[in-house]
Amino acid sequence: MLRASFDLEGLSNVPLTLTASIGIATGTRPSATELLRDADIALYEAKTAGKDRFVVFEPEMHTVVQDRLLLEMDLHEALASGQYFLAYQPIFNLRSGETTRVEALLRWRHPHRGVVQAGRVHPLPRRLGHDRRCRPVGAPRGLPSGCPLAGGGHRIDVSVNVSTRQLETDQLIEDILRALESSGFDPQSLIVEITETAIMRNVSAVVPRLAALKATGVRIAIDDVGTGYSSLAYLQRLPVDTLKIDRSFISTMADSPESGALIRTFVQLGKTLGLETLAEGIEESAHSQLEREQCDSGQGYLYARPLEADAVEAFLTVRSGTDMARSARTEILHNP
Ligand code: G
Ligand code: MN
Repeated sequence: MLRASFDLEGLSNVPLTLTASIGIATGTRPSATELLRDADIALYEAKTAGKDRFVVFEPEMHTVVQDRLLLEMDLHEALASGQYFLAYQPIFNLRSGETTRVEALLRWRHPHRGVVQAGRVHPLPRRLGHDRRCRPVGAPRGLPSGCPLAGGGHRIDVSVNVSTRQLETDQLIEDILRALESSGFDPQSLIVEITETAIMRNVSAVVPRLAALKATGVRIAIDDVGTGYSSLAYLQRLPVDTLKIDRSFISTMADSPESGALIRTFVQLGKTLGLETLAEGIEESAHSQLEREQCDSGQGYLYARPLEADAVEAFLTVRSGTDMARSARTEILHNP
């Protein structure tokens, strides 16, 4: 019912669309308040799952919500006392084996839980409007700022992630320009990753913003390609450089002909549009298959996990030459 667009008087050529999130709880509770609370928890689930849907309450949702609330309380402390740090995951050229880039990933060193994974930490800061994934633009500590070089003199690029919320305003461009200026980082060496879902949510507003972003000299990658609704017509219009094929296809490619076929399609699409293709989340030796498809770049635990600044520096120094990188890759392949 709600999905159909509304025509407002005087604005008949601008149809208005609405979405609704619904939480449903049924059954017996000691009081109406408790039944409403459970419906509220289900509503919260519906919203975090992407809105525009209904969710029926399940008892397990209690613990999930409680856990999230506890983490959320700790988050304010984390922001205040600097428990955040960046980890850097190396990205490779699949043909030469050379490390071409690192992806900067925000991590949270929780006082009791240890390092909290990105998957857990990111939805929280995003929702609270505190997403700082893009804030600390810069090369790993120790790499000369402004001219990021790994040992041996080859250039290392850094990619950062921006959230859906950051993409909603032009503040993003200002933030990136300011970060580039204060760090002296070469815009050519910065790749901004934006998820397909974030882009497709409001393409008409996003296209000019991406163009402005591109004009700063940075490169743009579409993250999690294949997980959101995307249209080929739009892809052609987007000023992007890289298609980052989602981990879900890579992890299933060995067993699923469908995943294999989709990867092939994305890689071909990248070639047709002149875009780099990057396979993320490579955990098993899917390498030869990806090489056969002529996918350009790869990233995943098979090659390297996200590393702290000191460790990534050491990693880059050791793997500075192409031949070195080849042998290191073989080593890692044999000792994953
Ligand atoms: O899609 P996005 O750029 O957000 O992905 C980055 C996340 O993926 C990081 O949190 C990183 O730790 C994780 N990641 C990187 N490589 C692998 C991998 O091989 N396997 C899994 N499961 N996660 C990975
Ligand atoms: Mn990413």
